[in-house]
Amino acid sequence: MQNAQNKKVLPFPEKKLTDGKTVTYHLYVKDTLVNFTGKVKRVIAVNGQIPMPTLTFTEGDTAEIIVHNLVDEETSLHWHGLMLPNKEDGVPMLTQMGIKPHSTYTYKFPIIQHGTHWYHSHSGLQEQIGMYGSMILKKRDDDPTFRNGIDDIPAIPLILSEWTDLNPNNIHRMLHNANDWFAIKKNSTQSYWEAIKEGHFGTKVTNEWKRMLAMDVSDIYYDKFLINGSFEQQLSQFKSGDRVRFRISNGGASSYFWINYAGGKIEVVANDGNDVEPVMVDRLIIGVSETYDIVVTIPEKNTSYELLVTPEDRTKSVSIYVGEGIKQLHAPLPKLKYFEGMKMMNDMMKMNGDMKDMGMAMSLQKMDMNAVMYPEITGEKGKDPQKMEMNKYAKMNHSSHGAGNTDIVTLNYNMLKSPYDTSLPKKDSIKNITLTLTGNMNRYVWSLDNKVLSEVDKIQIKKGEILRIKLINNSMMRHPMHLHGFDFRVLNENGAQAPLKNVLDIMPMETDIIEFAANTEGDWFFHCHILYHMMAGMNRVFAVGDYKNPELSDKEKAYKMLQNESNEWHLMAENDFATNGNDGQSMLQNARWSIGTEWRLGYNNMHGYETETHIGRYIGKMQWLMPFIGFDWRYRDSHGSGELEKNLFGQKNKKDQRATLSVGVLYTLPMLIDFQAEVFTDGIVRLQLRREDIPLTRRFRGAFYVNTDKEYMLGLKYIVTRNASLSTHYDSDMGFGAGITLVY
Ligand SMILES: [Cu+2]
Repeated sequence: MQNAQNKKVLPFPEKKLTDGKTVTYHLYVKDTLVNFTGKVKRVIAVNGQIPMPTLTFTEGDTAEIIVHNLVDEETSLHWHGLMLPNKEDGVPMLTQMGIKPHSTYTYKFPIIQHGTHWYHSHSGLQEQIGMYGSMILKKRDDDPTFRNGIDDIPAIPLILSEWTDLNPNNIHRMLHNANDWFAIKKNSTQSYWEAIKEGHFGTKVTNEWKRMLAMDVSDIYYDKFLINGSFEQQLSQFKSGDRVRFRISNGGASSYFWINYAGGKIEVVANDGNDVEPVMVDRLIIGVSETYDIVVTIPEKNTSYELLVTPEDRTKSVSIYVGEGIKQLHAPLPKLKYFEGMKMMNDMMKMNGDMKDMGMAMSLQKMDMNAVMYPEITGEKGKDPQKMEMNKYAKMNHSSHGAGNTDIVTLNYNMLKSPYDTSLPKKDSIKNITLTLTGNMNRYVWSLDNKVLSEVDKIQIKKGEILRIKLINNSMMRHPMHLHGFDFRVLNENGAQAPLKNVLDIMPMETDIIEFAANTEGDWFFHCHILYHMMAGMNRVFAVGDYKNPELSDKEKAYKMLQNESNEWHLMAENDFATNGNDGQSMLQNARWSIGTEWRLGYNNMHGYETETHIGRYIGKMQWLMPFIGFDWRYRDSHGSGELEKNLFGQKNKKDQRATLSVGVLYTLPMLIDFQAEVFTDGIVRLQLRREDIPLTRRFRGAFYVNTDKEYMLGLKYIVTRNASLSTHYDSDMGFGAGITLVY
């Protein structure tokens, strides 16, 4: 990490921010109905619109934003990327209490920076249903950092987002229950049949041997993607030769977006509200909650050029046409090669669920999973830094799988360079922290150092201390980590000119280092900005100094509430209404605990009735092990014959009438088979192997169990809708049955 250049790097010029004015906005937060897909759905709109109105200020102004909460739930607004007093930061239970229903709340703070930012609700899942908007902080005309040709050309704010007809609470619940409906909708199930067809049977087996579920680049299926709340827009006010600046914010709850332009190169001029030295690229990806300022030109007359915005999973896209006349399209991004990605993931993951630690060899977005999964990119060798890294990686692993070469220049964090010296003052006291990004897909638990927020205290920082954080992504997904209240330096090859950011997208296996001076007192949130990861507990609080927040009468109690919010209980239930009986289960789970009941209810006393209840706690990062205590109850009238049944160990099993307690463990074996060992208070021991939801085809799932009570079951189901499947099974107790399985 040394400065590659010898030329003198300029310090940030002094700013004069006197005689600014107070700029006031009134925001009316109100329940509204929309129809994006043919179905009428509830959203929360502000001043009658989605996204929320663009707020514009000039550096040196004082912002006064009056929020009128007209909905029946609490709300809040967070000013993303802004440096402000802690009590104005808008995080309920951390910097203020939620704004009560039908009340008014005023945020007031000085604007001491410029750049493209955005704002959103920080309450529950409100951000997913409309509460996001652009926030543009303009430079003063006399700003010494003013750039001609960049800061004086027309600038259009674009806020990118996604739309789902599902209630986000339902999405959250489905993610925690490993419901694969989204994969079916996206055609990314990665089933055995699809693996065989693509010659990747071995890849699939290895993947399941390593206990991985099919992995996608994103978790959720969305019905629509939006730019400024619409599907398509034409900017016909621009003519050939014009340069247009787009101030792009990713206001999506969980989607990364690719930006491509049909009219040539894209000039990147700022990131997360901070100027960078202009860099020409062919494409860039915008992480969740990042902002980028780009400049494009219109090459020809009577032509409008597509600015193509494609979510990382490439299920759909949304466009803006720049200019007037015949539409010049950009080629749509081809579909992902999921099994190539799976093969890559197999190589990256160790048998214990850890990602291979590559140290600093993998950092700054140089190793992009997408690059492996792109079928379209082939060309001159070694032009794209990402691809070069990929090749390096492939060599290290003595394998190569389609990491082709390319001429296409993709932006990465090494290409971001501040125009000024961003180095921090030399200090004796630098606090070094390492945080490992952890989590598992199977239970959708996301954490730092394998702890969710409810398991940790705030991280205490002295005011003025320099905090240097090493982030290691040991999870299978990329995470856009966002820091409130500060810009941090991302240490890259630009030395003193390391870029300033407030979101760091970090890919699996990467290690990155960020640093900042903790000069503002208060409790500052640091979290993954994928909304559902944040709600699952992937966050921390940096407590800088000993801040007395006038908005919080009891900080400890408020923090407890925040901790509880990121460790919610989720309910799932399913029942198979079959010809030979009812089979079902329901589970209530949080990050660590599970309370589950299963039942098998025959239609007569001969078939009998049986329930098993387990209360257990998941152990370890991958949560493959769950010790539990249980309660079993069964009743069957088999005219006495059941009393004679023996299990594999020769133990007599009172099968007809039994009510016992038990202790046991559940352990996920390779191939995702659940091994369960249980000892009952009547001395009976039972071992069982079970797997449900074996992905045979896109919609067919297989299931089986077998145990030492000589019971077994084979099942097959066909998933019809999000909530319903057709199912059939053969069960040693109840025989053959067919029916409908309903899932909640
Ligand atoms: Cu995340």
